[in-house]
Amino acid sequence: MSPRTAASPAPAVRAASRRRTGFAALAGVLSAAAGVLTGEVGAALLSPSLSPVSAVAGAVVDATPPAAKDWAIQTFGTGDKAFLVTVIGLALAVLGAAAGVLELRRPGVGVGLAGAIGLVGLGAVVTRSLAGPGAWLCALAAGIVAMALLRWLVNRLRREPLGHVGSSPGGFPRRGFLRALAGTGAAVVLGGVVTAVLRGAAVAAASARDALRLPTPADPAPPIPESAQVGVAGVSALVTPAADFYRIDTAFVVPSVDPATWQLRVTGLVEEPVTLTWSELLGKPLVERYVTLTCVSNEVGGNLAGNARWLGWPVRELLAAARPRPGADMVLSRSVDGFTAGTPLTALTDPGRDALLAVAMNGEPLPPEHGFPVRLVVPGLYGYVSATKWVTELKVTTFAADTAYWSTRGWSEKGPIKTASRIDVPRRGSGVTAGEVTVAGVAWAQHRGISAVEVRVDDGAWQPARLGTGISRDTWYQWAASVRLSPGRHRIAVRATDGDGQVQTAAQAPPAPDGATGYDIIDVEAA
Ligand SMILES: Nc1nc2c(c(=O)[nH]1)N[C@H]1C(S)=C(S)[C@@H](COP(=O)(O)O)O[C@H]1N2
Ligand SMILES: [Mo]
Repeated sequence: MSPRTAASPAPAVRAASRRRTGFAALAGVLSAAAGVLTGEVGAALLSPSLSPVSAVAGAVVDATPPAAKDWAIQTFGTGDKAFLVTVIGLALAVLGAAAGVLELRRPGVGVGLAGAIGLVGLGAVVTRSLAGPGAWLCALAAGIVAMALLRWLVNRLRREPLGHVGSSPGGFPRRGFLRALAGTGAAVVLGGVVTAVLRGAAVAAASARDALRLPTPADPAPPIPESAQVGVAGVSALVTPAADFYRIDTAFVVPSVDPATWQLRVTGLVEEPVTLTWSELLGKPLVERYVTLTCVSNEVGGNLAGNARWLGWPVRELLAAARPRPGADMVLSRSVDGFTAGTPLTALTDPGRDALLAVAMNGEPLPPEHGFPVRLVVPGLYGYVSATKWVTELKVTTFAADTAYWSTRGWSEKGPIKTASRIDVPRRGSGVTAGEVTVAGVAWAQHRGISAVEVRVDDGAWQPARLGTGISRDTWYQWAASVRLSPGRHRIAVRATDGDGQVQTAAQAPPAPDGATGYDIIDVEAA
């Protein structure tokens, strides 16, 4: 006995309504998938070390109680990551379906749920240590794409009248909606394929990197003497951790280079063109050297400089095998991404200068951002004329015949590093206690070394700082000084003298075209 009343709709209408709910759920799942894939494709290009999904997985792992973690590892072994990603995928599918249905019933609420899920993803990204603007952007884009698609699809669906529609009795949605849904589905499949391919290349390079066992150096870097440290808190570490090392390149997408297919070709003005493979390179007697890299764009007092321990093969050995022809004076090194640097041939062949084809940084394979698998490191020259990352070709040529990437864009064709000194302590604009105040920092003049550092308060006399012994003349040196500050505002300046006895110039110059000069000066308030 179920008499039909006005309040209980006809079975056909109820079936249509159920079907519509199902379609809304499907629209929600597809929107969620499209959002996730947007984030993953973006991350494959912009942020290879951190994608939204990997950020959420990382956050879940961090928040998981140890007992549950142990259980997952015991149950799934090395498949624990795949398990976690599957769980996250299922959760997103369920939430997406819920958002679709909600959006159908109460417009705006489902989109709000999608936004909230997006915010969770963004939150996971910003709390990861690897997060950079690229990763944030991907998470943001993921959320926006999911919300926009959900709104669009469900709006279309809601506009469909229930009941007999078009040629499909029983309330099957109209072609317009179905087409939108199918289009979204196709985009999701395509996005999945693109993600798999891009992440695949990144994963191949990453797993090769993970599996890599670095050869022991034939000629290890000598230990850093205790006397190199000035022992002042806040001064730049003598060796910069890779995670803190400045990164400068033109690569919008961090190149993923699989070492198995990597080759370096020596071409141009040589008697014997040579091709070097990865396994050949690793088989060479490798040397280990500390070298401080500096970017020509570094402003006075700036932080585009870092010191690392590089493991590599001296480029001169490779060039010796290729035998440059007379008349050649430049090596144009080329990266997989098309970047080029023009380095004076003599800087690479000089037996007294360890220009390296580097494969490792601070005891680890090069991070992808710093040129994995192989980059150039040349002591004494700014990065733009020497430090080609992801290097694949050395063309022996002349400055007259070839022009490197930055030299066609307003920067000088030669780039020897200028003597520089920087105040790290006290921080710029900070307050200090009047009386004896410790001032400290770093100074560099790669390949010439530093022989003295002096500081000056206001218009007083230059006074010598205590200079760390340094690691070598190719690296930066720590220095520290003690100055007397009366209460009030003071300016503290620093200058260095290089190993050749040349005092750093006071003349102010901007970075372009060949490196900034002038003294680093800070203002402090003593109280
Ligand atoms: N392939 C490639 N290599 C490159 C660059 C680049 O844009 N592309 N930039 C150079 C510049 S300008 C500098 S200062 C150094 C920076 O190296 P880092 O990012 O490892 O600190 O890399 C050099 N090598
Ligand atoms: Mo640079």
